[in-house]
Amino acid sequence: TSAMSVTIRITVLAEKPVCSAPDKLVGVMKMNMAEMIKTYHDLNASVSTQSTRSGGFAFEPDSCKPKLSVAIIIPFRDREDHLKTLLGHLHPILLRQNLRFQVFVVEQSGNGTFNKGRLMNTGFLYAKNEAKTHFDCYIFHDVDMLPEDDRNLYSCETTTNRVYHLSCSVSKFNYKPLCCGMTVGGVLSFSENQYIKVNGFPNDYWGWGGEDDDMNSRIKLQGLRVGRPALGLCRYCMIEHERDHFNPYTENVVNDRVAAANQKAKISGLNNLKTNTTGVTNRPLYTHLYVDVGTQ
Ligand code: UDH
Repeated sequence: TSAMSVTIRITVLAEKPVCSAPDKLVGVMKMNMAEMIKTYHDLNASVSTQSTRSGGFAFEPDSCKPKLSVAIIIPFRDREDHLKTLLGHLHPILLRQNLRFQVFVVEQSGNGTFNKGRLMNTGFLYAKNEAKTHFDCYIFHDVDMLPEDDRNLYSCETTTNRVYHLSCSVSKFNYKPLCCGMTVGGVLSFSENQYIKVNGFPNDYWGWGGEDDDMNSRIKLQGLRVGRPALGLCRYCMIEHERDHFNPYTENVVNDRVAAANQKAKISGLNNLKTNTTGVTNRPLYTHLYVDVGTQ
């Protein structure tokens, strides 16, 4: 008989310190989309060594415990390249910002007309009720919007009445300030209570346009205000693209509907959402929801 040697390994799980203000931000970034896609592929292949997974499928920096947890909700269909570009760019930024974060890509199934509002609401309810992490902030993020300055923090205000329009200066509009009663489209940040208070996005805008203007009215109706980062910080590069096949422009309908937004806020939104999430997959960099939004 040979002597049995038993090695007992004791792993000491050292408590990480609470994160302080981010000190590795770089400010204005180079916008090289080929690099972003390459970063996406690199991260996708090696993600477990890049950062620590905390409870569920959220990420956080290796060195400290974040003060804020953020859910990023991306409405999606048929924009693979945009998604890879955005994730390759955004993932390192969110780590540098010392956040705990989880990205939810909410994909509409089938070829029916796109309904962004229903996807946003479905993503919110999933992140709030089903994900393993508690989120302080919910950031609704078009897939084609690339932040140009990492000092534009992906956070929210949990104790004030201010929601944040993070994308207030966009390449498509020559970086003209998007301000004051204009759109809140692109990238918009809420605390959980704020999003519930506005009853989420409307469910009954099909095709392109309108849901963001309706959201703007909802925010005002609830006495919330729209905060915007300093103009230099909120610059976004919008990836150029043509209109999608199943997302037609619906301007005529929009004008009537915006006028009625105040009444509608109570009856169309989180409180009457009827969608069917037919698949949930945790992929290396994001959680994918496949959603039947119903028909028009
Ligand atoms: N989205 C998809 N797939 C679709 C439609 C929309 O993923 O088929 C999502 C995506 O997150 C996108 C967001 O919904 O960023 C908003 O839709 P959009 O990108 O079509 O809206 P945007 O204002 O573009 O960015 C307007 C069309 C510009 C056409 C210009 C033609 N020269």
